[in-house]
Amino acid sequence: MTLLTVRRDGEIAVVTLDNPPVNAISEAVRKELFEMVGQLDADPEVRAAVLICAGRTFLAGADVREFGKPPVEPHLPDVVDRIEGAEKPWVAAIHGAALGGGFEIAMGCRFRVAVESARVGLPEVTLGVIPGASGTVRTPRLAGIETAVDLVTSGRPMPAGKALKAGLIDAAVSDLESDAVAFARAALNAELPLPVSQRPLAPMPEDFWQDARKRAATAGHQAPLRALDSLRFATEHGFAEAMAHERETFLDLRGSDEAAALRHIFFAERAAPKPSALKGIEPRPVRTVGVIGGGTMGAGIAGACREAGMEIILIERDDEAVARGLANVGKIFDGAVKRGKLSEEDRAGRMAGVRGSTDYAELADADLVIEAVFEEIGVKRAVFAELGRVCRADAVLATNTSYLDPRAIAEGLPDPSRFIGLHFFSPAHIMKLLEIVPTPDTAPDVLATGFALGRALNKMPVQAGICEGFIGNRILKRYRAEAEALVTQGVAIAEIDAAMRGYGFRMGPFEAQDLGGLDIAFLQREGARAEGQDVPETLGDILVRAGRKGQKTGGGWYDYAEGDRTPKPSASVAALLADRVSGSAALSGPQIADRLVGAMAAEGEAILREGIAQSPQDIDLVEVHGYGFPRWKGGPMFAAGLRDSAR
Ligand code: T1G
Repeated sequence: MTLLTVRRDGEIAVVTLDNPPVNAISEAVRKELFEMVGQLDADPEVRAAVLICAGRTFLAGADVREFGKPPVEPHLPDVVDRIEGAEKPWVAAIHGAALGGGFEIAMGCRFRVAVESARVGLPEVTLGVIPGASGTVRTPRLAGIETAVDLVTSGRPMPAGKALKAGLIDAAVSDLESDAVAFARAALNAELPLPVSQRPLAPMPEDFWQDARKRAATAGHQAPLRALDSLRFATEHGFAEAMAHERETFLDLRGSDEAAALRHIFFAERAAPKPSALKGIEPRPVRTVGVIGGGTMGAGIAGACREAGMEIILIERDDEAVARGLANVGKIFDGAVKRGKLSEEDRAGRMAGVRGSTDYAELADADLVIEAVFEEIGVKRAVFAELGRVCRADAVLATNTSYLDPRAIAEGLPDPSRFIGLHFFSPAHIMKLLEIVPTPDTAPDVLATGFALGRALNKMPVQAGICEGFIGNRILKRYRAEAEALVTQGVAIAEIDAAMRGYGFRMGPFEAQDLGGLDIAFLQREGARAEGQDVPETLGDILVRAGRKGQKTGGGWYDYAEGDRTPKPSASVAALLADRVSGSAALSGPQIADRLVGAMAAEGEAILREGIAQSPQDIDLVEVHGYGFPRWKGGPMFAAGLRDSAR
């Protein structure tokens, strides 16, 4: 099958690549492109070429699926050099996204034109590698070292308008193919610019690299720092030497655990929103969403749905609470205005689509209603009794419970097949994770509606079965229990937190609890004990009973000085827990991390055995998108798999 087709427009050859879904640069694409250069160079009637792609995007980079295999010729750097060295100039015509190897190929072309909506970028570091086909060598020659450092070490794509100003593209066009052909034709009548590889590049002062290193280090994993080294090398060595250095670094990282972990997450993130089990099941349309409860969670859910273009009806118990709820939603959009993400006008438009009321009858025509009220079964049941009375028979009814059994909440609801759990994470307009919790009665198209909502809100939807804490909070409970077990074996609280920060978490388990409050989990345990469940006393319980609920009480696992959030090891905590601590286990940071990640994976195994999660990938996505697990470790299941295979 030929992936490249050529159409002649006078002396211009229009080369179209069609390799769905995203024109990834596979071995076949490299081969055909390499040969095409020779073919067009040999054609006396052709004076220039335009490279354009069919489908929704320009070349989206090297085919990541080939990363696990040995590289095959022609290698991508050779294809880029081949295009750059062609006798006839090539113009890259960009739409969608020119990413990674796709942008490197574009830099091999003499010119780059793009439609306004296009983006260009070098996201390789997000896959744990660095550009491997001149991204760290040609980009600084094309647009300067500052732009190159930003593009390569952040991995963030740049919109066409900004790329034009930065010199990454030569023109923004409207009618891509015909404008690109016109651009190529015009270029033939002018002096051609130097090929990018021959453009000058000067060394930079030490402090430039120091600053850049500080910024790149915040990513927490090695690829951005290795990319920076390669960029610096390119400013201090010739082109060929720099290309060899870049390639060596790329191949080294390609085989790394971090790259394997980031690929694992890359493909898991693409599979999760469209579960194969729901293939062909049409979700119900959702245009109007009712949200019950205008507190932090309710307002966040309303904000997220409104941001996705849905009309919102926010229900609260009285007018004062309605006003507070609307104000909470308003604050979300105020934040976006402050961050320059939204204009005042857009903000007004957002709020125009959010209506507040105390009257459930307003929900008579809602497509979906999400309940986000106090976590108490009686309160929730009363809400659904009302919803069962006022909502359309085909409306989807959802609970945002994080700990109660959705089956118990749905009890007595007429037609429970339209009921589902949609567990958002706080703040709901920011956190990506969405646990979708069907009951045995939930209809397949209602489940499909949950996933469709997840995609519409740009969330990471993951299906979870019913158990205490579903997937995420269940593993969190195990993680904390294991951390407490280490404390009882004499490992210092601060050492455990330092170990998990060293592993890649932004916070360790104890400092995170102090921030969120120890009393949340304490009240849950007390609730279970009140129901007669045998819930052992935890170290956290001892602290809460002593009035230590975390930062909000000036002390939890750590002490905090007035107005200062810096955790300080606490003698009071040591005294309170003294009789629960025996021994003085001496564990290194990596050993502590291994122990805690191992416990998370063990709980994950149990979750899989019980069918609470559909796959280990789903568990890893829950941890990465909901609990701060470092992406470049791949999640507890991936990390444990790696560990076991290394043993
Ligand atoms: N390789 C292989 N498959 C890819 C792919 C890639 N680069 N990009 C996407 N896919 C698949 C994806 O798995 C999914 O498959 C389908 O395409 C649609 O993707 C030498 C080394 C381009 C912005 O990092 O950011 O070049 O699930 O759902 O939302 O220097 O895909 O349907 O079976 O994401 O429209 C650098 C990665 C590679 C870009 C489109 N490139 N891709 O987003 O679709 S490294 C990237 C994306 C490199 C060189 C180096 C996005 C997109 P399936 P999708 P989308």
